[in-house]
This record gives sequence, C-alpha cells and structure tokens, in this order.
Amino acid sequence: MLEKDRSPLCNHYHIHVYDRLPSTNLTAREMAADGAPDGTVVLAMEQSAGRGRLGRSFFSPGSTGLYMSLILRRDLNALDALRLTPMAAVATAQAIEKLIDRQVEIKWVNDIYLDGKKVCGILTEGAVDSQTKKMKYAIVGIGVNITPPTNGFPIEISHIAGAILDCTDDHSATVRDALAEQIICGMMNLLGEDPASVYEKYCSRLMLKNRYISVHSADGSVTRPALALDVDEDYRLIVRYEDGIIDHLDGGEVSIRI
Ligand code: BT5
Repeated sequence: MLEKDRSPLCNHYHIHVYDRLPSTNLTAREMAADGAPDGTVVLAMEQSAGRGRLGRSFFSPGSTGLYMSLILRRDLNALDALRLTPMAAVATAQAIEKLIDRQVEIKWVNDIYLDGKKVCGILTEGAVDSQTKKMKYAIVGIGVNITPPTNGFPIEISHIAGAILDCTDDHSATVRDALAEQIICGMMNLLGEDPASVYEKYCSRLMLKNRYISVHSADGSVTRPALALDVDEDYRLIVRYEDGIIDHLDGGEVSIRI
C-alpha cells in the first residue's frame, strides 16, 4: 500500500511507504530502472524476503524495525560507490546514537553493533553504465532492529541479533519515522562532506581494530586467522595473518574470534 505525504520528509525526498514488501531494495531497484529521481525512498513496515549480502537473508518482521532503501543518482564512479556503504553506516550510527544517547560500533564493513549484537545491516546495490563506467544509480538499503520482535529473533540469529531499544512497548512507529528522517538527512549531508571527514567518523566507531578475527573465503569453506589492524582510506580492512603477511581486504566476511 502506498501512502503519500505522511510527513514533511515526503515533500523533500519522495518517500514511498508500504505495509509489506518482499524487499525494499528490490522495489527501489525497479523504481530506479523506471527513472525514479535521486532521493527517492522506499520504506516498508515489514519485508517477506529482506536481503543481505551474498544471497543471505535479513529477518524483517512487522512493526519492530526500519527497512528502507534510498535511491541515489550522483556522479559516482564504481570506486566512489564503494564508499556509500560506509557512509550509510556512519549516517545510521549517528541517527541511532542521537536516539539512544549511546555510541554504537561499526563492524567492517556494513554492520552496526550495540552491546555485542548486530542491530543494523546495510546492503548497497547499483547499476553501472557500461559506456561511461559511471553509476547510473545506487540503492542503499538499511535495516535496523528497533525493538525485539514479538516472538524473539529466530534461533539461527538469536546469538547475533539485537535491537536498539530493549523495551517491547510500541514506540516503534514514532522511532522508525524519526530514525528514517535522521538517516536520510544524515546521508545527504555526508554526501556533500569531505571524504576524509566521513572516514574519520567511520574510524571512530570501528569495532574490529586490534581484534583477532577469522577471515572467511567467499563460499565460507575456508577460514584464516588474522589480526585486524585498521581500515584504510578506501575502506579496505587491513589484516595481518599469522605468517606475518599483511593484506587489505576489499570485501567478504570476517568474524571475531573469541
Ligand atoms: C546485511 O547483510 O546485514 C544487509 C542487510 C540489509 C537489509 C536492508 S533492509 C532494507 C533493504 N531491503 C533489503 O532487502 N535489504 C536491505 P549481511 O552482512 O550479509 O548479513 C546477513 C546476516 O545477518 C544473516 O546471514 C544473519 O546471520 C544476520 N541477520 C539476518 N537478519 C538479521 C537481523 N534482523 N538482525 C541482525 N542480524 C540479522
């Protein structure tokens, strides 16, 4: 269901709000392919097929989370586009911190953690113009667990997932609107900021620095122990393997070793 002009935000950012969608990223992608302008936002109360990276799913139950996707049409090359996920992480971290008055941590590259639990995931997708090699558009999808789901998180993710508010009172609609507004405005501001300043904001919330981690291969079949040293200015994770070799990872999955 599409509601129009629900808040002043709608007038500025073409926000489309749905009760339920398979995935806001999917709908945003269809809208972008149909020419939706920069600043179009798709927001759903619930997703039946919320998507994570590498074909994984993002649990998106009704009324307890924020699930939204922002369409950007900017003059971005593929390398600039890689900065959108960290930028969205900063915008979301700032919005959550404002709301709960506590600092959150960013787990490279796309997750936000609070008290050791993942409270937000970000998935950026896009389409590249094959001739100019520039981005035709990018879709920045953000999912935040606002309150714990009524029946708890599914067993497979109950050890990982958390929410930014621990109360089960139904404040989530008000909180969701406020968070959405803060994140969108924050993202628009960061897009105009000096990249060094965005990088500094990202690094000040780094979760993995000086932590022992496992680096997982793309198919998850091989894991390699390493020490996470830092994130470089291209948002690659700098790791030192046990044989002393230093690598800059530009994607993939890592987990903290206990
Ligand atoms: C992500 O992927 O975390 C990106 C999630 C992006 C979701 C947003 S919601 C709006 C927009 N529309 C979409 O369809 N997607 C975006 P990844 O880093 O691959 O993490 C996925 C993993 O996180 C899963 O395999 C689970 O282990 C865990 N997970 C799933 N649902 C979760 C949840 N609600 N909270 C915390 N962790 C979750």
